[in-house]
Amino acid sequence: MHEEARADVEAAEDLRALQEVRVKWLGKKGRITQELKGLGALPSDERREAGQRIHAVKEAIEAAIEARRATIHRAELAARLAAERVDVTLPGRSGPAGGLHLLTKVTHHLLDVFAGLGYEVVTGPELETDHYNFGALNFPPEHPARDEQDTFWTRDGRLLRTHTSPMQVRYMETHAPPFKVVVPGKVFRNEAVDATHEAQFHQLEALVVGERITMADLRGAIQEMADALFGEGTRTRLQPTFFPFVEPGAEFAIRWTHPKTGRDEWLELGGCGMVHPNVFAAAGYEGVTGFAFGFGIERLAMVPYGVPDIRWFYQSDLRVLEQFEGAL
Ligand code: FA5
Repeated sequence: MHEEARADVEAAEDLRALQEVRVKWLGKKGRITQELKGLGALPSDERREAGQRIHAVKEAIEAAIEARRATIHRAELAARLAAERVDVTLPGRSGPAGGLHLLTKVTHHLLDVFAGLGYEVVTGPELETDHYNFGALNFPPEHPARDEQDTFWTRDGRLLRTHTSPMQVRYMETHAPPFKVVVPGKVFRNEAVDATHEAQFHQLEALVVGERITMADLRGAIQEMADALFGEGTRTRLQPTFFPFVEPGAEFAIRWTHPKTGRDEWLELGGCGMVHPNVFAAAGYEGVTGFAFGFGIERLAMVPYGVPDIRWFYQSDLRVLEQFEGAL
């Protein structure tokens, strides 16, 4: 191949320069084209050989240009890729992570504790009948105990349940003893809302039925719960009180140490007692005994976690909620 042509091709840095080289050598007025045109002037015996030589040079130049074009193209592509490079290993910008609400965490923790004690977890409807919420639980129609649990009624005579106790009779109607169940859930009352009373809150109910279940078993169950929640040897206390659906009935409290003041205090949790014979009768049970207890989950969460106002649980204020991200 023509040495000068080779040097021209090699010197071309981009596709434009390469095109100029093509025009210079192979274009209409190019050097090779001129040489081909000049063939006619040669004596016929030289023409053939010279023609073959010029064509060979032409093909060599074309091949060199093609090779150079591919090289330039690859280099340009590599430069473009380098310029447009995206580092996919850079960490992305993340939004704030969500988390479980303190009440959800406390509920999960409680259910873990009771599952560990052999209780089955069951749930019931929030929209209840008067029968399950009151009647079957031995609240006579005009009894003043109903006033303590005033609630919201639908036009067809149903109500938003005031406690988780309606599940007692519902469960007994469809299951045979012996059994141990816990019922977590939302309950509603027509309350004058203040720092310790909400119109909607949560309870956890426990019901244990079998042969010869006694008050000592109830005492033991509350003690086991207290040990699991607040540590082995936590003190518990029962004080007599009245609920229509238990006899005898009591309020129960757990002794715990306030993390800020370091002082021991009684934490009043809820109600408990031996299941009333009229409740067993409403469920069609005979010859068994049992105990039940129920308490407010907000109440349990408020004091140990230092939430001074029950309304804070429901305001969705991140400044409050974020404080409990590490809890439990
Ligand atoms: C009852 O609801 C009974 N069903 C408990 C029970 C179950 C007794 C089984 C015997 C056997 P009481 O109305 O006291 O009882 O409510 C229980 C707990 O719910 C209270 O101790 C308190 O922790 C919580 N509680 C009651 N009213 C509210 C309210 N307005 N806001 C927040 N928590 C409340």
